[in-house]
Amino acid sequence: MRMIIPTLLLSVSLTACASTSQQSAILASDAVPAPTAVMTAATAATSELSQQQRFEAWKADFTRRALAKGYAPNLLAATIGRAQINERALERDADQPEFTRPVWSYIQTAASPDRVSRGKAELAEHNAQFNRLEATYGVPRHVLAAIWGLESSYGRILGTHNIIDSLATFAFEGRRTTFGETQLFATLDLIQSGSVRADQLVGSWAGAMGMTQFIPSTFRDYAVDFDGNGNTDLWTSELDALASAANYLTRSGWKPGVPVMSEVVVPANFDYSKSETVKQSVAAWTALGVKPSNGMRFSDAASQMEAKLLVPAGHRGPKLLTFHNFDVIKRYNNSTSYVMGITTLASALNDYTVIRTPWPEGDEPLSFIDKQRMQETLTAMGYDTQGVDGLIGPATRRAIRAWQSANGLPADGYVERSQYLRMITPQR
Ligand SMILES: [Ca+2]
Repeated sequence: MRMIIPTLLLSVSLTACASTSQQSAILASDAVPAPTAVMTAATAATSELSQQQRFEAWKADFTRRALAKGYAPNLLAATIGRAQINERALERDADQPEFTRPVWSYIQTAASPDRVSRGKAELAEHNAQFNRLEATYGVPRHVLAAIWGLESSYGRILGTHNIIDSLATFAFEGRRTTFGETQLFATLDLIQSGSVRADQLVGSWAGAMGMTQFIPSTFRDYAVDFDGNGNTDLWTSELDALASAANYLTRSGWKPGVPVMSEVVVPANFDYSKSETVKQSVAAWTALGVKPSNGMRFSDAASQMEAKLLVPAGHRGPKLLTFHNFDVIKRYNNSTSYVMGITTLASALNDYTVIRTPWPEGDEPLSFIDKQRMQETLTAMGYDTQGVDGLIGPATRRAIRAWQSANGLPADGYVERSQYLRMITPQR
């Protein structure tokens, strides 16, 4: 499972480091006049050494606390004792997204023709295993195959980072220390319980492992040894990996027979302020003029189900009713785009096109910087976005909808480029 990572805090701490070494350079040059190049090298060496020293001190402290919690000394020596700083994890963690990808681009990549054809081949090859998984967990094979395909390209891309190094790097310092420490303890639990071996612990720089990209706490709490060989192997056993994904969804409340999402059309002058915020029966949506986009009508069974309206690219783009199982997949990865990507791929694997309406691809999406400026502008106008982070969450969409309503625009929570320009232009 991927984590969406806000990046501002580490930038702040890096800035603080930089100014600290600058200060020491100035002090040193006061004391000993020396060529600038030599000073720079010396300063760099000093700060590298001190980072390493700080890391060793952190390892000693973590080990002390882990011993107090009852973890075995030889386990800690073989894991934490050998941990090294993962420079790549530090760099990637500090990356600022320069542009954000439009939702349609993400979904098109998720359900690319290549991923669909590979997925169909995997479904055919593992037909018997998928039968067993559906019978045991009640999660459709196409959903499981889509997770497998999106998380790791059906097991082809698993990551090459030592998980203990990555997590120790996060736990050591920066803005993810709590995450790093929690996940390190989960990793120690995994090894100590015997469900995995330390040499198997390879994954993404961010700490996710195997064909399902589970972080260690999810691995510990939800992964299963479905093929029964005594090892919970999410790296090379398709059966263990797919069963673990199914188990995670089932334990998160997956309901067999409930859809994930369904495309709809809405009448002109529809009140979009109900999108995202209101959860009600499909019958109640029908009473407001919401209909299936394929021209049919909702069945009696569907009419009784609860749904929310999702308008991911505004009133000019596709509209979706999202059901209970949409929120269950969101527990896997807390991203609306991710769930739409999974559902689009799962449907394509089943020869069904879930979203038929074209996306408003001509509308240039807002960049990360644009989104920050939009949040600043909305906040200044009295629409509280609860911070300026360049990420569009529920609070920001609520502020957008209020601004749209006040300006006679459809309150769909999606800011088109033209609306953005209007928003940031000072009113006379
Ligand atoms: Ca196994």
